[in-house]
Formats: sequence, C-alpha cells, structure tokens
Amino acid sequence: MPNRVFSGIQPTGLVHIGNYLGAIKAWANLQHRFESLFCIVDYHAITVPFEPGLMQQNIFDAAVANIAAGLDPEVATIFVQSHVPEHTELAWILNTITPMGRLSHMTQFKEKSRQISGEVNVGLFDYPVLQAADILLYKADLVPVGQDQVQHIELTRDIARKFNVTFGDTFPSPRAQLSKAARIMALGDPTKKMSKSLPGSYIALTDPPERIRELVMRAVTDTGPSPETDMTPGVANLFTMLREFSAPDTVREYEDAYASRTLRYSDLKNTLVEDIIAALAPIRARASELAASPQRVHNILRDGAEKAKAIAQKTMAEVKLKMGLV
Ligand code: AQP
Repeated sequence: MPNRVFSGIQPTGLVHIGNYLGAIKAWANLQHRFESLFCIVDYHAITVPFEPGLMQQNIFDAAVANIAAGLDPEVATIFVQSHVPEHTELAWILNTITPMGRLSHMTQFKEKSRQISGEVNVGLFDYPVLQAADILLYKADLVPVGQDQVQHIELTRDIARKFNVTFGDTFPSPRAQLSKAARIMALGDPTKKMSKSLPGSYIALTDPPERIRELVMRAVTDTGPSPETDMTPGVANLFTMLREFSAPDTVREYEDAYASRTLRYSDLKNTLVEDIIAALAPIRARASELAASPQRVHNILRDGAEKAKAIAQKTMAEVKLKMGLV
C-alpha cells in the first residue's frame, strides 16, 4: 500500500486534453486516496529552448489549469519545483552515483536531442536524475505517469537502490502507475502525440468553443472508411477522444456506422466538438475564476512549497548525515 504519490507537469505551454486524460484525471482521483504532491517542474522545462518572458505566465497557467481540472489544494500539495531548492541539491548528489552510460540510453534524451537544432545541453542529459530527485526527495512510492516515463522510473529505482546500498537504507523503491487512458495524438499530425509544444496539435483545457470547433474540424482524417485498410491514425484518434468525452451509446452508434461504411466524418466531428465543449465548460469556468484572482493562486503555490519544503528538508538532512556531509 503506497503512502505517498508524486507526479509533475512541465510549464511548457497550455495544458491540453492529452495531459488531462493521461495524467490530471488520475491525479485528481489519487489525491483522495493517498498523500499527494503535484509539482510544476519548471527546472525540467528549461532543458529545452524556452522563452524567459513567458515562463511566469506558463507556470501560473499550469497551476490554474491543474486546479481547475480537479487538483484540490485543500487535499493535495501543489507547488513549483524551483520554489524548493532541495530538488537540485539532491539531484547533484544523485549525479554522483548515476552512471553516464545509463543516461545516454534514455529514449526521451535521444528523442529530444534529435529535435533540438543547436547544441544539446547537460541539463537535458541529466533530466532523469532531476526527476529521480523529485520523486526520492519526498520518498514517494507511487508515481502516476505515461508509458514514456517508465524507463525514468526504473532508473529512479536503481538510483534509490544504489544510494541505499552505498550509504544505508534511506529511500523506498517507487513504482510507476501507468495511465489507463489512451494516448491522445496531435490533431494536425496523428502520428505524433498531442503536445503543448506542438502548435495546432492540441485542444487546451481553456480553449473557447469556437477554437475547439476549428481544431476538431481541421483534424486529419481520410477519404472514408475502407474494408481493405485498418482505421487510419487520424480517425482512430477521433474515436479515442469520442470514447473519453461521449456517452457509450453515441460511441457505439459511430462505431457501427464506421463498420457499415456509412460514417460521415463531419457528423462524428460535430458530435465530438459538442461533447468536448460540454466536458470542458466547467473546467474553463473554474479556470477563468481562478485566473481572475491571481493572489489566490500564488498563495496556493506558496503554501504548497512550504509543505513540500518541510518534507524535502527532512530528507536532505538524512541524506547529508548518511553521506558524512554535516
Ligand atoms: N498526448 C497525450 N496523451 C496522453 N497523456 C499525455 N501526457 C502528455 N501528453 C499526452 C501526459 O501528461 C503528463 C504531463 O506531461 P508533461 O508536461 O510532463 O510532459 P509531456 O509528456 O512531454 O507533455 P507534452 O504536452 O507533450 O509537453 P511538451 O510539449 O513540453 O513535451 C505526463 O504524465 C504525460 O504522460
């Protein structure tokens, strides 16, 4: 039985329905069962090119979207990574017991470094160690993440084990809780995942109805259901979203229409638009209410950082003592 849950989201742009279905919904559920910490990981976000002038707004928007989508600051600890300096302090220590070879095999590092046009920085290479520090700092034993993060959680477990063997038992062995939701793909290119940093790929939780309509109507499909070929990725993505946002009867109706080749994608898209708009309406309303009281949001993040710091400082004191650093 886990005691503590930790997960994070990068302030790299507007929080979208992929983040919501793949992560935030599960977090909102877990927060009522376990002590939970949710972190806006700004130090992770600076490992790829970013706009300093937008960072504060992105952090604020991430907090607003997560709270509006169901994270409850009365129940969970919601905070910003850079407000708790112990994250980088522990990351430095963990660097000293992490083999370089392991980091160079990380899939996310290889993918992200391919996408960067200029030089790849050390921070991107070291990203998984900072993530390990995020988790171990709170001695979290459950980390709800997407499939793409499993490799990083395995590394975190190995780092924890190495620390425990070398310096004495300190960290629990965290395990990944994989999201059951299907991955939502980019609307403009359904071979890529929906991403904050891929403009036109995502529906933000705070997008107005007209924008949602525009994005869904523009989503890539094909010329129509065909008996010879499998469902194309764009159409499969529309069905994935339909299963998440529409009633089971509606889903069945469209699946039958697809199977009998009578489906018109414009009808499917119109239904999807209406159901996404309806599902996001309360989130959007809560988000605009929160955005109108920035001080309230800042207070939530300040209180969250204080609560997180109390745990983090205790762990660091223990780590330093075991390593002879005091
Ligand atoms: N398309 C997606 N479908 C389902 N789940 C998704 N997640 C992200 N995209 C999808 C889940 O959201 C959580 C937070 O993600 P993150 O901000 O840490 O980074 P990410 O996975 O890299 O998200 P983005 O939107 O693609 O951001 P950028 O563009 O900055 O890389 C994670 O649990 C993730 O699984």
